[in-house]
Amino acid sequence: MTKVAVIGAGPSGLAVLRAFQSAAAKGAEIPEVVCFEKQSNWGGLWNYTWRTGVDENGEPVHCSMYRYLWTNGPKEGLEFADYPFEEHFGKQIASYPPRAVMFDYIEGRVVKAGVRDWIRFSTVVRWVEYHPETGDFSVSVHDLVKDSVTTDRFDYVICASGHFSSPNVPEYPGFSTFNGRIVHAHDFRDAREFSGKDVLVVGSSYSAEDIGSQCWKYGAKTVTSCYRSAPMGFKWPDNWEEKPALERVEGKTAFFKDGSSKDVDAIILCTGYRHYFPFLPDDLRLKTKNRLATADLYKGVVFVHNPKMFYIGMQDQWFTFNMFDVQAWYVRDIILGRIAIPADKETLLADVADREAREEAYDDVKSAIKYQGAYVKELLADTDYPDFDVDGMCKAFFEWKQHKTEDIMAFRDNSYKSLLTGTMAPKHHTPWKDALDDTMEVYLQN
Ligand code: FAD
Ligand code: NA7
Repeated sequence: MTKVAVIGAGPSGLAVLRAFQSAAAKGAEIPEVVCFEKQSNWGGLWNYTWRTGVDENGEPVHCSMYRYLWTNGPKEGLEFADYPFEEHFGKQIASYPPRAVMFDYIEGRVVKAGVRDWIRFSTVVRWVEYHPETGDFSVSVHDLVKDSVTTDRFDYVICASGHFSSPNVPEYPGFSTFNGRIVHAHDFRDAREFSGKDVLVVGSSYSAEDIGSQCWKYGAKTVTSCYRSAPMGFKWPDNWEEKPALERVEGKTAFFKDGSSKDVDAIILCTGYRHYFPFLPDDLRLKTKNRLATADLYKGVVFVHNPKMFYIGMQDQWFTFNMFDVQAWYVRDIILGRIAIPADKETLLADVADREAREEAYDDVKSAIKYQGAYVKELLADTDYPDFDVDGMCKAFFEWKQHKTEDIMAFRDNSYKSLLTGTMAPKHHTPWKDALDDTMEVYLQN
């Protein structure tokens, strides 16, 4: 029997399981699918832990999410086309759910699909090798509960291990003698730690914006953010100042490129993540920047150097869950023999080059969103994943961008219409900035 290994049970890996299960439910014969997940539960980054550093097994903690995280884009842009929010919660809910609500939603679909026993939890993939003579892979895994390492053969490997977990940590002069706390976004957990403090946030992308906003919401005295390339440029509250690049620190004082300085208690490095696959040899390992057109992936999923190796969710992300889904359905259909991939490597490489060139041809956000929307539509057209209004989602993202420009501390108070069910989300009962208790029970009180 054909065997498929899936690495990771976050939203991308779970999309693969759901894709195969839905084919089986329609009567298809499917291969044996085994998913390896190093954590003791599914959900990937959405499986929150207070832990930082290493976990209970001595493995690097995967979670980069934090206690009071709410989605940073409207949920109407990420809805699973086969499992609307209304189906899960029995009613429509507000548009920017906190992490715990999202976890519940992610879990709901796969509980319904009944795929939990396809997953080997607390089992970390240690090494994968391809054997050209037999045309299959050996996958070595460490069962952390039994403390035993085993190796098994698979015909296909699907890597869905995420790429926002291994932090990119720059060092600036003076860090080793800074009289305060230095932490990367990956290890940031509870904003209350910084209440009453002067906080410096390094970076100008999503983590910088949201972690700075968290600190502000939970009572930081001041927030200073600094950018290397371009400012975020929002209308910040009075106690938030945006400065150019950090140059060095001395004692508690941070010095910036424009000659200005600021005394700070903590430095939070929101400097992004690296694609990191310590379990893959050179000939199988994806080496790419965090971009929309990933290197070396035909159709964004097939590894051009070995087309039996697939990657899901490796792109930088406007679209998330439903994009992982169309990718998973697409890969499933290749494995099921429903979609053929070109036999010559030249054609695979040309596909990648074309995607890169099209991405490089623009430098504005609207085009980036449309580009990824077009990619989602491209894969969607070739599978039986339920059709959904991708252009409508792009429009929702444009509106979301506009709301952020209008008021960065209030954009989460807006509501959107579901593009699956047509129902308008209710306005949340409490403005985001005042909603300090964001447990699921309180959030769902609409
Ligand atoms: P992950 O969620 O990272 O899951 C990968 C899984 O692989 C993990 O469970 C991990 O334990 C497992 N794994 C890794 N290595 C191994 C191994 N060697 N062996 C076995 N298992 C392994 N997206 C949104 O749509 N909305 C948001 O609001 C949002 N906010 C975000 C906030 C933060 C701080 C971050 C970092 C990301 C956010 N994202 C958001 C994007 C996020 O990438 C996706 O939502 C989603 O979690 C990606 O799913 P994934 O399955 O590809 O990766
Ligand atoms: P991103 O989006 O990859 O952004 C990384 C940021 O870090 C970006 O502003 C970079 O600036 C900055 N950066 C990187 N290296 C440095 C150094 N050495 N010095 C200063 N600044 C640096 O990562 P995020 O964590 O914000 O977002 C990742 C995901 O998490 C995303 O999907 C969100 O939804 C949540 P640059 O522009 O390159 O100059």
